[in-house]
Amino acid sequence: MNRRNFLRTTALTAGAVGLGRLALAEPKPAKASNDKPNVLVIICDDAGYADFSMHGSKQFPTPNIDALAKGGVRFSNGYVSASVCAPSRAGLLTGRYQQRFGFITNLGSSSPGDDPACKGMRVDQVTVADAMKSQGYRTIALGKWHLGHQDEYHPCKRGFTDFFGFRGGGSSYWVNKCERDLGTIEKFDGYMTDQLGLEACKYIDDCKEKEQPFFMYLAPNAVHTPMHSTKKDLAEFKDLKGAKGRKILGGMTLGLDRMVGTVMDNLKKNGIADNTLVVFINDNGGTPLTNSSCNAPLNGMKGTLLEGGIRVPFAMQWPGKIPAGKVYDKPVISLDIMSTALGAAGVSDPQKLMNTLAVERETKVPEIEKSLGIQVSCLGGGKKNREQGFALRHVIDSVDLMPYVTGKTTETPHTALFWFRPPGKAVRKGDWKLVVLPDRPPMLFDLKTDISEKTDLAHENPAVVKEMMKDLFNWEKQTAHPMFRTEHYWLENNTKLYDRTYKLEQPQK
Ligand SMILES: [Ca+2]
Repeated sequence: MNRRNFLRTTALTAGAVGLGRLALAEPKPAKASNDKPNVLVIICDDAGYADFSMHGSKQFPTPNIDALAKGGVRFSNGYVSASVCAPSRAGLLTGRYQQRFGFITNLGSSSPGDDPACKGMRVDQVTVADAMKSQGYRTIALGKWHLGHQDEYHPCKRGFTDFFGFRGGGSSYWVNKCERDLGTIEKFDGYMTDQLGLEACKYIDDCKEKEQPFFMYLAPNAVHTPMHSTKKDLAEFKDLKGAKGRKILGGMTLGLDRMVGTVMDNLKKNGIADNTLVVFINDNGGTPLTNSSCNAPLNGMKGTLLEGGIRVPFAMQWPGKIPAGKVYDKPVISLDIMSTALGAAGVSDPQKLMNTLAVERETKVPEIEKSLGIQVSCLGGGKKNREQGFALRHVIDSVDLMPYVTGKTTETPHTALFWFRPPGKAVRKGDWKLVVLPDRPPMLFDLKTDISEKTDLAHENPAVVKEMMKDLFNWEKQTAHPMFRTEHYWLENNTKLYDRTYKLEQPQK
């Protein structure tokens, strides 16, 4: 039985068990414990794969992010589950391929037939924040949300005890205001990236004082457009060769790195750096067309399923637990953050916990949907359908990475990874990567010899193509009806992105 089928079978069984529990007991939050490790997830936005000194950037020094990676493990084949912002975040926060709950693309403007009230992370879904909260954690989301505008999709209704940020997908860096918790607009002076770092420090100080373990999801909009840098940061790049946008990006990246340094220093100041698992990741590939980023040596960009759209900077530090200076080469994915965080919190069976929480969540769904004026969750049906439906709605794809990065196991975390966002689909299995687009035959790349995906080997390997098409179909069968669609403009635009030429070498200083 392969891992996917195993997971599915386990989930079906666990789902049945979970349903049985409904009549017995509600899950009780575990008692908070002072020695539980904190978990800090830093997710930046639209950064280029090449634009970090840990990936060889000669133009942009990122010493604080590099130090985070050097203090633990850097994933050389680290992926996100989507090539654009919102679905990537939906996957990370639920530990499941977001297509399993119909979150296939960004929350764009409405097309005829769309219901704006459906635009968000489907309300039956349980998040990593829900799960960490159930283990006695204080849970904090900072910065960009992008998982629904309406109150029912708000972070404070999706497992986070605290929020400071903005609901949408982008923000000016000089907007000087954010939403505090649900509905309070708070003003501040200064640059968004720095402000989010300060807020993170305040929360860390407060948790330390109250002796609360925390799960923090720190999501700066840096380095997404608009291109806003502080003047001081921009001045550092005045002699940089290239377009003005590249200089501003340098300033924005410096701001991002400073924020990471500020937060890491604060953990040290509070004496909790050794008791904090820190993850750094970027939500999707860089977008040279808008923020002048560079994904070299990866081909493609944000919006494509070439490596430049989905392979991202990804590092994890936990002093004393993860050996420092390690590079882990097997494919891992942002979905794994959830089980890794839960494992750190002492949860040995994340699926079981998620099932228990899902049973509780589903009792609230009819009321939440009523308040949104929608009915999208299929909670009815006969016993068998109910159990299968439950498993499909709540199976997780997340793997605790700790045994892999510590060498406790030498197995492969995932036999295959999948992507789907119209117009593209892709699967990676071993070194093979298959990319399927509607307007051309499937393309097959060998990532071991061709990281830049320049040579299509599909014609020479029909059996591999056939097998991977089948894998893709078997995976697709488990996905749900989309909650919203990709607009025609993006279908057209994103298909054209595959035919562009991208810079495949690091820009020189
Ligand atoms: Ca993004």
